[in-house]
Amino acid sequence: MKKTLCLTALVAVAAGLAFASCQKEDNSSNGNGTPAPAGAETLTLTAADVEFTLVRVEPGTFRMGANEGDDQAFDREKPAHEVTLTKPYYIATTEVTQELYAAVTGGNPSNFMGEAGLPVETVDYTDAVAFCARLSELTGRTVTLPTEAQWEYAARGGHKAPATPTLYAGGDDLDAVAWWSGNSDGKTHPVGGKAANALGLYDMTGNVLEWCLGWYGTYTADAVSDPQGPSEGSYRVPRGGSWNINARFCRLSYRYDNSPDRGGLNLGFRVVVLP
Ligand SMILES: [Ca+2]
Repeated sequence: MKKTLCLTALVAVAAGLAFASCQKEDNSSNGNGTPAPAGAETLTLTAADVEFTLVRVEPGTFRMGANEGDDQAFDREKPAHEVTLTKPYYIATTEVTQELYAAVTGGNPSNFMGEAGLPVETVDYTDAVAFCARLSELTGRTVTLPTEAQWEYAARGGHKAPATPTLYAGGDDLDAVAWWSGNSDGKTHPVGGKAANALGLYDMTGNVLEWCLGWYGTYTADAVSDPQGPSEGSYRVPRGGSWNINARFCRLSYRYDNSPDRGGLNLGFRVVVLP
């Protein structure tokens, strides 16, 4: 993972501050040395000396849940229903890395270590929410987890989604877009190592599961706007499959329900920043 120091951070460090942030909007890089998609509007933030990049997702309407004719789908993915997201948001191009997590929290709970750019894991829901709150302080922006609807819309490609929905984020070829149980060699891998989806997002499918904001609830057929999930519940919602999960459970519409305090070694997250 590329680390950079921006001028603001240098000045702030010189002033004796432990953390600083800066931000810029450009089309130049996703933070991993891979060019961002042409025309993508990106936002690059820095916390301490670790840079990360987000892509702007425009408002839109999509079909959330299991695709018609998906014979692999479970009841929890149905019924597919129309969801409208009325506000734009920025979503990180990658899962939160161990470098960023350590810079923000001072710790790293991960099971897998030793390579640059590995996603943080063994993070429970409370850890992820606390990270977002701290990152909000450091960057001066509103940083949150994505709602489940924001996650799925972005995974499908958002306002750049292909006309035909894909099985996984970025395509139907799981090996091309994801680290999953069939190719991971039993471990996580540096973020951004597989093909991005139409928005320029990496590892939305696979590598680590990603905690979403809100409680787990069953779907209804009603069209909804900006769904936040139930007002109360017992389980949170990790999405996207992971390095130790088989193909059926890596399908884009599949949803887990996990206790908020259960942070397994396949559980990480990515952040959303509000404009
Ligand atoms: Ca993932």
